[in-house]
Amino acid sequence: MERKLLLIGGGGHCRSVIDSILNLGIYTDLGIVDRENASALEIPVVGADENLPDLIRAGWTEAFITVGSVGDPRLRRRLYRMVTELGLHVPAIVDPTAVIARGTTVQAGSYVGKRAIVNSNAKLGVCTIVNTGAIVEHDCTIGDFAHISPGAVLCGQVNVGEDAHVGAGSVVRQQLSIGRHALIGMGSVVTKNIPDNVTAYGNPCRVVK
Ligand code: JB3
Repeated sequence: MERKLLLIGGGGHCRSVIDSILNLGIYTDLGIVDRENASALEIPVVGADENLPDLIRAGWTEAFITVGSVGDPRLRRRLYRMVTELGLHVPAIVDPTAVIARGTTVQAGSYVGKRAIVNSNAKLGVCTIVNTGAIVEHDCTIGDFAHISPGAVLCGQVNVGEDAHVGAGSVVRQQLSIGRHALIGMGSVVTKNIPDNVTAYGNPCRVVK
């Protein structure tokens, strides 16, 4: 069966996602949507955002947001709203090397990268990123548009608020909360709850602004 997927944004994050999608082998056609000539891994640019209505008329039915985010998910949010309002179906993409345990939920637009682990009963919201090698332990909840960066570890029952960013290699102790829009710098060791809208980093992780 023909399945055609548009990739919205053709930069570094897109290259990671393309590799996962090619390994999954479920799409017959891939096309990048970008204002730049950002073809990647031999996937062509088929148009810019303003060409989406024409692309839909030409038979493209699904889209995935492949712009990443490091602390500011506003572009991902805007692009996700744009494609859903146009009626495109947004799948979740889980790399075939990732481990997704029983009882988890992975909502539309989320990406789970290579060798990432999402353990029992964890919940990933809309358009989250669980990047390469990250571990989301049992009963964690990841809010919409939050990003768990490569190699970060969330111990059990951690709640991550929407739009939050947990930097690469950080570790978050079990049963803690990371607030909405919070930015946790890479390599942090989080031992206390982190409020909304703050930047925090270090070992132990402290709020810096
Ligand atoms: O840390 C890791 C492992 N990955 C990072 C990822 C999460 O975020 C990566 O290292 C980057 O820091 C970042 O990746 P991203 O978002 O792909 O950034 P960049 O490589 O700069 O590419 C962004 C692409 O999005 C560029 O090709 C832009 O032209 C395109 N773009 C920007 N605005 C847009 C728009 N594309 C569309 N369709 N619409 C836009 O409004």
